[in-house]
Amino acid sequence: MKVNRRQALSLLAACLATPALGGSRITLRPEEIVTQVAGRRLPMLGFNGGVPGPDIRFRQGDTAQIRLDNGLNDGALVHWHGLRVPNRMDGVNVLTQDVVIPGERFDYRFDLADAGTYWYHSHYLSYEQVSRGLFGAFIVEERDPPAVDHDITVQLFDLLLDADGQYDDSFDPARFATEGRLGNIKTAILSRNSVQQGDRLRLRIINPSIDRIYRLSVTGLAGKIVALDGMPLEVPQALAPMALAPSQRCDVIADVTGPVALRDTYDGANDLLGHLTVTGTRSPSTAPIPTLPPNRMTRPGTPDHTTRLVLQGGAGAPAHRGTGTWALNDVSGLPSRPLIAAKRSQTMRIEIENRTGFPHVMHLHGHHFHELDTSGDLGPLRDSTLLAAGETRAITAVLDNPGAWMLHCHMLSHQADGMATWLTVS
Ligand SMILES: [Cu+2]
Repeated sequence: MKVNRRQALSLLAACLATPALGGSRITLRPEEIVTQVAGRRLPMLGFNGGVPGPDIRFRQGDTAQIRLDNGLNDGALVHWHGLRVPNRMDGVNVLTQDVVIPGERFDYRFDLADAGTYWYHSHYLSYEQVSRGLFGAFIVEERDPPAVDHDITVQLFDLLLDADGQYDDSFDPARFATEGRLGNIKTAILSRNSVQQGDRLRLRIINPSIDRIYRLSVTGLAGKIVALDGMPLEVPQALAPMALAPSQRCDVIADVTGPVALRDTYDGANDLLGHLTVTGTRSPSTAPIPTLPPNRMTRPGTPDHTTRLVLQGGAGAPAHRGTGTWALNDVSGLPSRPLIAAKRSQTMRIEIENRTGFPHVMHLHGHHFHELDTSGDLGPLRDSTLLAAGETRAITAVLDNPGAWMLHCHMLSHQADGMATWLTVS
């Protein structure tokens, strides 16, 4: 385990329920637990006793060896979101592996070619298991990481509680037809809770909520957004309010200028999610905010495969031919044939059209893709792209990772009720 002094101090200060994990071998054990979430003790599901599960930290170039030891009374699978792993390590029922039954184990092993902010979560009955707490941060540090005083994970999570203040386990299917299961409690779970004025921070912000989009507004920091969905931006962006749909991430490097507050301002809200207490002052760094080194990617050229993906269904939308509430190209759930069957290293371009009355966030496994802007220029690399109601966006990628890969809405209530397809690379 590679914990430097700065991180060791940060772990002590934050009194984490679940210490960070790293090193040559890790075990993740999902179990039924009772734990503190958003200031309440609740029966949840947790990896290694906590919600979220432990932060996992590796260095770029390491090989991750992670044993899933299923302590649930139900099936378990882990998906390594955003990491370009070999297909049989992707943790997807039907497409890549069998469900791990209670009491059984599965050993995941994959090389970490990309640095960045990723996360891990259940991919079995995920709308329920993730909402009950089966998720955590997965950090791959750069070989030569930028100098910061504190490297902090921030996980935006919401919880639906019933009238008695208990976890609402009704899973009302009516919610599947709209924006999904939105919690009535919102929180930001930080791996550290105090800093000094003048400190340089790296915030690794992750949205593991199953259906909720946040618009994160941060005060008390001056700096830049340096990565989206784990992938460094060629040109860091101004630190403005950021939309984070379920599964999306963003990395911020910034200096503390005052009390740090994280607020959700999505759709007219103005809700405090979390904060960092400022306990002292130090002289701030004079170094400019760095640009992170790029991960190795092949730039897409002229597409070999061009296709269209129409998002359909939900409340108020025209009928479709699928059997579920939601459909992609008139099919609900995985179709018998993949959307694209590509040869390795071919380029795909998918035009995604959202014909529904709700936003959706489409996630491709095993690859990152570029969003294309309206003039057709390559936008940032992402593994999940957010489409507003009625919006159309094209994405393009070189499909260089062999296997069968899911492409689905990461609003997990929508995925559970039809919004999933797949593609193959051979
Ligand atoms: Cu959706």
